[in-house]
Order: sequence, then C-alpha cells, then structure tokens
Amino acid sequence: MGFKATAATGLALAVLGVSMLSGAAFAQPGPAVSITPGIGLSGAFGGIPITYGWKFQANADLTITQLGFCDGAPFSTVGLDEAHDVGIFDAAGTLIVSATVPAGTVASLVDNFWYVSIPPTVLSNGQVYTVGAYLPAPKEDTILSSNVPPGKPPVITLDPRITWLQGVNDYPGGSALAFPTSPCCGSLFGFFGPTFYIGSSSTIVRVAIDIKPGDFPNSINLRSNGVVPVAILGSSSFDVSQVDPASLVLAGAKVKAIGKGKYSCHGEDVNRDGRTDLVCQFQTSELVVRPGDSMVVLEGTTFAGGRFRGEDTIRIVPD
Ligand SMILES: [Ca+2]
Ligand SMILES: [Ca+2]
Repeated sequence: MGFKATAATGLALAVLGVSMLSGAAFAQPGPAVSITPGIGLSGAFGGIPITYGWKFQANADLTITQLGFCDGAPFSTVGLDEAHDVGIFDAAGTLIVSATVPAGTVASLVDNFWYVSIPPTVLSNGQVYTVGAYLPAPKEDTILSSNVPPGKPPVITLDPRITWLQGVNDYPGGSALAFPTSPCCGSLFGFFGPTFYIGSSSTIVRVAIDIKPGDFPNSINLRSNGVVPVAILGSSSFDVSQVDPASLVLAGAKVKAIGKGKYSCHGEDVNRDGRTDLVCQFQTSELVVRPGDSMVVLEGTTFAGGRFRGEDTIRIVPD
C-alpha cells in the first residue's frame, strides 16, 4: 500500500463483460444500478483514500430510500472490507443525505449491492445530483466501471428514471466523504461504488416544451382563429416518437385534426440538439386561458400509456 497514484490508476477497477437488458418498470421501486448475475468481473485495489462517485440527472421526482455500496466480489456474500460513508449531493455540493454502509455483511445485500436505509429523500425531476462514497485506507473494496466505446450504449443498466452523466472524484482525496467534482476517467462508465435505491417516483414525467418554437415571448391572440405550434422536446430519456398526438391537451385545446385519426404534428429538431422534437398545432380557439395568465400546461400520454406534462410561458395579446 501507500503507492502514489493518479486518480485514474488509483482506481480499484473492475471490468464488466456483458450487455444488459432494459431497466425496471417506471414507477416501481428499484435499484438505481443493476448488474447482471454471472458476469465476469476482475478488479484491483489499493491507492489513496478518496471519494468516488457519479453525477446523474433525475428524470422524475424520485424518493430515495436506501444508499448502497457495491460488493467487490460479484454475487457473493463476501461482504465489504471497509465501511463506506455514502451520500447524495445536490448540484451546489450540499450533502442532502448520507449513511454509513458498514463493513462485513451487516447491511442488506440486494443484487450485488449492500444497502442501508435512510429517511425517504426526494430528488427533483430535471435536477443534477452526485452520489459519492468514501473509500478509506487500506482501500480494499472495489469500484466497478466499464469502458464505453464512443457511440455504444453502456453495459451496465441504470433505472430509466435517472441519466448517468459523469464519473467524478475528489482527487487528491481527503479524510472523509467530500463532494467529488473532478470529472473522472474519460469514457469509463460507472464508479459503482456508491449507489442508491429508488423507493417510489412520480408517475408523470416532466418534459420540456417550447410554445411557438424559436419565438419569445410566446404571444397568443385568443381571438385569432388559427393554431398555436408547440414543440415537445426530445431528450435522452424521452422519445417523442412514442407520443400519442390524440392524447395531447394544451390548456384545454386539442391538436388540430387533419383527417380521420390524423393530427397536425410533425417531427423536427427545433432546438438543433440532434434529437427529434414533435411539433403539433393546437386550436387557439379551444385554449382555456384568461388575460393575465402567463403559464400553460401541456399534458399527454405515450402510446404505451405513460403520462407526461410540460409547461411554458405565454403572453396574451390583444387583437
Ligand atoms: Ca417559444
Ligand atoms: Ca431537439
């Protein structure tokens, strides 16, 4: 022990060898990270005491009920060599919740992660968080990660209610759990390591919309007999091709029908982020808004029945 290591070489690395199946059903309790039983793991250990973690975005309002740390020996009951303080930080670095996952086999083992309960803690849709764990000396427990070839999907499954953003650490480390902010290790995906368990979540996904795409303010003349275009913005967690146009309601207004079972919607990348957005034309005369209203809500469902909603501002203007 005691060798001087860079952040990268100090990692206790393990390699995950197989692809994973899709994540858990959306509103069900489930682990943030899943590792398939029976995959080949190899790893190393040692290096400096440090906090490792990963940054993620919440794709729904999530209630976190447990924090966990990965068992270095996959699907064994070997247990942990060291206790680990695990915590979730908000984007400003404030520690929202933390707990100690004890050494040995004291915590509860669920699919290769040792968990301890925490007071239910809400993470907000769209916000960025970091989960981190302190790896104290002699640092014998293993952090899992995987190399992700550019353009290829990661080989570890994350619950679809979160989006993994970046591995991070607090190199050169310290004597306790600290907000890890240094981006770590290129295309390596993982640092599990720390994880958490999602106890419940909202069943309505929030999506980004743009009323009158490209325009601001979004001026609407209620007496016009026209339509209001609204873009539902696609993202890594929301595929607009799954939107059922017949379900869409913008402040009481439906999408303009253009024939039997057909609606005035088309795919277009209105914000030029490389992801297709869905632009639909709503009947202005059907809008239920009053002069002075400044926010309207779009609600809808996917073809599979998943509910979503989005909000944008409007400015009611006279004729
Ligand atoms: Ca707009
Ligand atoms: Ca787009």
